[in-house]
Amino acid sequence: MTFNTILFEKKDGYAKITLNRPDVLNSFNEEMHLELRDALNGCQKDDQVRAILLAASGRGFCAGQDLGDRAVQGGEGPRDLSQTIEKFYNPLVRQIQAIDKPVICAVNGVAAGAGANIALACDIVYAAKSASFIQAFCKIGLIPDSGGTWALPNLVGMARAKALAILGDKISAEQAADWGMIWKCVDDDALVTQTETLCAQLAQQATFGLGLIKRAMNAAPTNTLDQQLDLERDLQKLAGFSEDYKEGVSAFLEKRKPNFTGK
Ligand code: T3D
Repeated sequence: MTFNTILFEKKDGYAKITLNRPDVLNSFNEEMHLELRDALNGCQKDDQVRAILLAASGRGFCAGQDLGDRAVQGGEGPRDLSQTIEKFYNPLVRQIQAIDKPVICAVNGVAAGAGANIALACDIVYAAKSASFIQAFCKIGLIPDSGGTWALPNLVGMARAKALAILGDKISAEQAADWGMIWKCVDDDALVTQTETLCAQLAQQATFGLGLIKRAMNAAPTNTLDQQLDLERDLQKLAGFSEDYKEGVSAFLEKRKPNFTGK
C-alpha cells in the first residue's frame, strides 16, 4: 500500500504505520484520516499482521487537528466541528479499540489535542523521554475529544483528568508513565528498537487470545462486575476453542516452545 501522508510497512508479522506530515507535527487533515483508516482496515483483514505499531515522523507525534484547515475567513460562519468528530475522530478511536490485534503506540515527541488522545486509545503506549502530552483543546476554546474525557479519568483519575483538560499543561513522558497514563517512558534512542521488538514478539504470541483480552479490558470501564464476569466466560469459551490454546497446552505439557499461529 502506498500513501501520501502516512508510511506503511509490514515486517516480522506486524505492520508499522507512521504518521508522516512532520512539517505540521503530523497534525490531521482529511487525507491522513482516510489513509490511516485504510491502513488500519487492511491490518484488520490481513492474517499476516498480528500486531500494529503506530509511530510518527520528525520531532513530534501528532498535534491533533491541522488548524491550517480551520482558519476562520472574514465572512464565513462558524464550522460545525461535530461533523469532523463524527466522520473522522470518533471512527478512528472506535477502529483502534475494535481491531482484534494489539495496537502499540510509539510517542516520539509532543502529542497534543486529538494527537494525545489517539495515542491513549492505543493498547500499549510507549513514549520517548523527550515526548510530552498536552490536552491543548482548552487553549483554543475546545473540549478534549477522541475519547479524552473518557480515557483520562479512567487512566489517571478524575482529579488529574480535570486539571489536565482545564489547564492544558504539558505533561512529560516520565510524568505520564508515573501516573499510569501510558505504559512506559524509554530513552529517546531506545523507542524504535523497543517498540519494534515488542511488536515482533507479540506477532509470535497467541494473538487470537490477545484480541480477546483487549475486548474484555475495553468493556470493563462501563460494565458491572456481573456483566464483566459473564463477558469473561463468553470470551474464555472462544479462547478455549482456539488453535493457540490447544498449541499452548500441548507445548507446556511437552516442555517445548509453543508455535502459535494466531488462530
Ligand atoms: O477541528 C475539528 O475538526 C475538531 C477536532 C479537533 C481535534 C483537535 O486536535 S483540536 C486541537 C488542535 N491542536 C492544537 O491546538 C495544538 C496546536 N499546536 C501547538 O499548540 C504546538 O504546536 C505544540 C504545543 C503541539 C508544539 O509546540 P512547538 O513549539 O514544539 O512547535 P510549533 O513551533 O508550535 O509547531 C511546529 C510547526 O508545526 C509550526 O509550523 P511552522 O511555524 O514551523 O511552519 C506549527 O504551526 C505547526 N503546527 C503545530 N501544530 C499544528 C501545526 N500546524 C497545523 N495544525 C496544528 N495542530
